[in-house]
Amino acid sequence: LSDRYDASAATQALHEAAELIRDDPNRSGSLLRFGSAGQVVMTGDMHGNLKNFEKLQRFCDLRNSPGRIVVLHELIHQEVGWHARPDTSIDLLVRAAAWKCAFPDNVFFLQSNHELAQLRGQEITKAGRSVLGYFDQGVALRYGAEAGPVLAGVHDYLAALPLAARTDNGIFLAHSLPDPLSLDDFDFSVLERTPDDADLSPGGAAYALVWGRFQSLDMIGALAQRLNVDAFIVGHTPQESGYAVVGRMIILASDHEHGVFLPFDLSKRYTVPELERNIRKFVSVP
Ligand SMILES: [Mn+2]
Repeated sequence: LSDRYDASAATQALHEAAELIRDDPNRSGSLLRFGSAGQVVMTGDMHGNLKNFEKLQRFCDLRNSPGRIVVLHELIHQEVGWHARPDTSIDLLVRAAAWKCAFPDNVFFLQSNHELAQLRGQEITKAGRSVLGYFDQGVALRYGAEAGPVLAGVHDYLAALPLAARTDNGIFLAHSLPDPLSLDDFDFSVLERTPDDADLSPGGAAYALVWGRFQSLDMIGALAQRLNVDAFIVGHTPQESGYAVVGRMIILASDHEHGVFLPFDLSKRYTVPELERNIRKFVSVP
């Protein structure tokens, strides 16, 4: 057990991943840019799902696929259910950080509302329970007296996350998109800089991007035009059957047994129906 949950290895992986994320050559401000070669594997929310993560690692086979890029977001805060089993989503975060350290040019992360909430101490309650507290308890369960340095590593990692990614073939990747009411005031320049306190707080652009809900067809169309993209791939809104398509926006969920992911090539342009046909179910991965 002590080998498996080695606090100093976890702490080191989280800080090293944070440094790689901050100094990413693909990054400009809080936006990642991917060129015109290789393949992107976009995921939806993972919320601690190690089984799907391991399938994703097998599918991506990064050791033998140097041209493949995988984009992950919302890794923490797993559903604890009515029986209040511990939230051990720290395990997924540590393993994803280690994956980044092993393949810095292939593994990428985006900011999400749960990760932002954990970073900023903005409470989220589900069924009357504090998800931030449950996460901290899971870290204490795994690392005991050494939970403090691990949580400091988590904080460093969460603070480093970029907000979105854009590919040369016109696809925009983010955890969510602003809701229709906040789009008029949305400060697009947040993508060009490191978000500050105001950006990350309620009312700020980074906050609006990761928390947005109920996007309308009109708003998605207007945003696509504004950003000059053909399609958005996001997570955030739960999808029991794995995914949904709303105009130019595809919503993926990767956190349950009907979860999916979406591989696409960077070298060609896609319509939304073509992207939809590329969606793969985790159950199809051995
Ligand atoms: Mn979310």
